Parts: sequence; structure tokens; C-alpha cells
Amino acid sequence: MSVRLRWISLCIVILLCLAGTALFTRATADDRPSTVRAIKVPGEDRFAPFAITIRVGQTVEWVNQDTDDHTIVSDDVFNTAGHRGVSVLLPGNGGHFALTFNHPGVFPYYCRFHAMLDADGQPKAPGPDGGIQDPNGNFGTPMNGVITVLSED
Ligand SMILES: [Cu+2]
Repeated sequence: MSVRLRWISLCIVILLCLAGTALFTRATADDRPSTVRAIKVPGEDRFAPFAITIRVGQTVEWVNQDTDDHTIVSDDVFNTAGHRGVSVLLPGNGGHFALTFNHPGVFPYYCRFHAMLDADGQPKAPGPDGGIQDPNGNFGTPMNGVITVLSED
């Protein structure tokens, strides 16, 4: 084998090793859990899912698939996961908002448009045909949700 042929062979081997490393790295990255979790507002006044559990460093993104506007307001009496004082509008037809949680704790939140109850214990804004209905037909559950943030280990 000539010196030139050896060099070419060596280069091919090195290129194959680099390609293999790139493929392996990509496969490893794809196996990791997603760092973004989605909470949707479907075509009714609720957050879905109502409760999610994430790890520190993960991001939650709310997406409004309803035609109505909604809001995300942190319930700071119980909030231990940071982002105190959050109060944002989530516009209808695709409005979205994201938060990254860097502290373990709980983040209870609600929609200020659809979380007030009237004298009969019914949400004011959704009316008798909106809100979250339980199996007994009671619409008395305001629009709210909770995120539990676990520490990294
Ligand atoms: Cu709402």
C-alpha cells in the first residue's frame, strides 16, 4: 500500500468515527425528556391538564386554543415555586405564554376572568353552560391549575 493510499484510508476511518459520534450524540439527545411541557386551554374555560409535575429547569408553555381570551394569574398565597405576581393575558385563537421554573415548589394559578364565583357558587363569567362541570352537573369549579416543580435529583 502506498503512503498516499494509507493517508486516504486513515482519513476515511477518521470521518466514519466522527459520523458515528454525531449519530450517537443525536440519539442520546432525542432520548431525553422534553424540557417544555404544554398546558392547553381547549374550547372551554379550563386548563388541560389541570395538574402537571415538572423538574427544576423545565419550561411550561400555555397555549390558548379557545376563541375567548383567558389569563394566567399566580395564586401567591400558596405559590412557593417563584414567579410571584404573574398576571398575563392569554389572547384567544393561539395566544401563548411560557415560564421556566428554577425553584422547587408549587405554582397554583387561575384565570381571573373565570375564577370568581357568584352567590350560588357558580363561576360568573362562563355562565350555566361553561366552566368545569362535575358528574353531578355542578359548574362550581373555577378555571385554575397547579404545577408541581420537583428538585433535580
Ligand atoms: Cu379564562
